Amino acid sequence: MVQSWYPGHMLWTRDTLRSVGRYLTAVVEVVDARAPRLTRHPALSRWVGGRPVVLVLNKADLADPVITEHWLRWFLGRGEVAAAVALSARAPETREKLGAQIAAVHPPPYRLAVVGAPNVGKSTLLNTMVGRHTVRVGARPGVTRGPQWVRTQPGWEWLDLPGTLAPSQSRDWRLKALGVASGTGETSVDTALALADAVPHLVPGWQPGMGGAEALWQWGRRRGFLRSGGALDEQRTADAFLSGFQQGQWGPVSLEAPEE
Ligand SMILES: Nc1nc2c(ncn2[C@@H]2O[C@H](COP(=O)(O)OP(=O)(O)OP(=O)(O)O)[C@@H](O)[C@H]2O)c(=O)[nH]1
Ligand SMILES: [Mg+2]
Repeated sequence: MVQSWYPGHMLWTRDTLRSVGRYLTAVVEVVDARAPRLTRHPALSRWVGGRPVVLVLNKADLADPVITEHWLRWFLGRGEVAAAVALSARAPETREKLGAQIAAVHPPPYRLAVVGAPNVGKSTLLNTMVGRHTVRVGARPGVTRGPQWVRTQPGWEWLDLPGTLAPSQSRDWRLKALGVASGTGETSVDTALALADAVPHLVPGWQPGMGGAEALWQWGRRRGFLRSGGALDEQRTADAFLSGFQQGQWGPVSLEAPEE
């Protein structure tokens, strides 16, 4: 398992970005629209030496659209980014939408690094932007292992990079629920319970008055996640709930709002 918050990994991404920073015309910073502040690396945009940042709130199809609109206004109002746009990396209109944002912040040629946390959809977005499947994508953090330049149409160059997290980020259960951080202390049962507690209505079969944990375990039983002897298999229940959440099966939801 790749530990993307491992300090060596982070320093390596920092050094890569610093060395190509001058060559870049802009940076496409990708965050998860369901938790855009939490999934944003605190130092990443500084490592690219003041290049204009186009912030992409990706996986907008999985987030609450009203909260996403608030986030866009919040980021733009702070003046840290040159542009901010909510997208779904695989949607057909994404290429034109993001292309227009990039063109508005810098004249051609476009030399762009796609940066952000693991599993937020950087490689998927890059494939959509270049119009074909060029870089590997996958539903887990740590799919992209090293920097990869992609040159397609004249005047457009893209740098795909591994996802990067700061050590402080790996501790938040929401990053584990989103599949951005993996592998540290907290178990998937802890993470699933935290998610069910925070947004109980997301658990299939939840009814008003029910707690998140109660709804989760009832759902697990209904799904037949049982051990031999008939006791509930909490691990399987938690894993199935989290996996469904990461794929948006329980409906759109945001885990963070700007005013928090
Ligand atoms: N629903 C939805 N899924 C998406 C979207 N963008 C990416 N995904 C899925 O999210 C998962 C991660 O996508 P990748 O493109 O591999 O993410 P990455 O940021 O390159 O990840 P690393 O290389 O591991 O850092 C894949 O299963 C994608 O299909 C989106 O906008 N909406
Ligand atoms: Mg990738």
